[in-house]
Amino acid sequence: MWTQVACDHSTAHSRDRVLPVEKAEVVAAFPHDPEAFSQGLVVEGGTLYESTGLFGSSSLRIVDLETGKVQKIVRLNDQYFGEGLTKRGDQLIQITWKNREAFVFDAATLEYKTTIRYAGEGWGLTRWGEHLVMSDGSSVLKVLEPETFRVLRKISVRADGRAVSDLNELETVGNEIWANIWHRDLILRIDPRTGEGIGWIDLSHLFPSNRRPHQEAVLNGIAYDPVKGRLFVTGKNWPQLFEIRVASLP
Ligand code: DDQ
Ligand code: CA
Repeated sequence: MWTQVACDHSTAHSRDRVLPVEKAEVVAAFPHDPEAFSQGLVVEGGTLYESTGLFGSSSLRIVDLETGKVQKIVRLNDQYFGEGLTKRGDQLIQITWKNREAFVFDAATLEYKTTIRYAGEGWGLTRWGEHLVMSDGSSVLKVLEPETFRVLRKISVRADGRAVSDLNELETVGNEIWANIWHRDLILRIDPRTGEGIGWIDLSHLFPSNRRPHQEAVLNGIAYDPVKGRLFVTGKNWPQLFEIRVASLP
């Protein structure tokens, strides 16, 4: 399942071993709005919550999983670029790329509730117990207090002996945080207590880059349903959303 490459044992730390790479198995493919520049994905039962980006067409949506039909949508004002999304109780929290504002919505009605300001860029977002974890395109994840976005802790993410930057969309899967990497067809499984990578998941066969509508139509969006044990991924302007299976699911 994994290949060991030559490594200089005089400098490599023992935990800097080459991580295993597992190829995801496609269980099903569902329609996905090709206009959706996907930036955040959450699933609960048969319902998807999706954040989309780009200036002028950012949105928050409730989507029927099976049909891909948009059941409710709110559009962000043109100056906002939607990014990561997470659900916390009956609320959805959506971050923005460089606007430094997170928006809180009622998850059932998509009614706007409030704005939370934060520093730096916003890329991915996931709920981790009582806290949130946010990525900003670097190799460092921030653990946040959900009501204020106060930074409680930073997690430096490493894999195969080096820092992994461009951490993008995030998902909590059991005791791990999974991140897809910008412009790569890979998910990194991260141990959030240490920041160490646990393994890679290869998704390059789902929607090969030569079929994509443009260069920025990259893999982005991981959603895990712990109740049903189902895992979904999609990408920016991808026409399909995939249910996948990997051996490493909890
Ligand atoms: N980020 O989501 C990785 C944070 C930023 C992506 C910005 C991509 C802009 C590309 C616009 C052209 C796509 C049609
Ligand atoms: Ca997600």
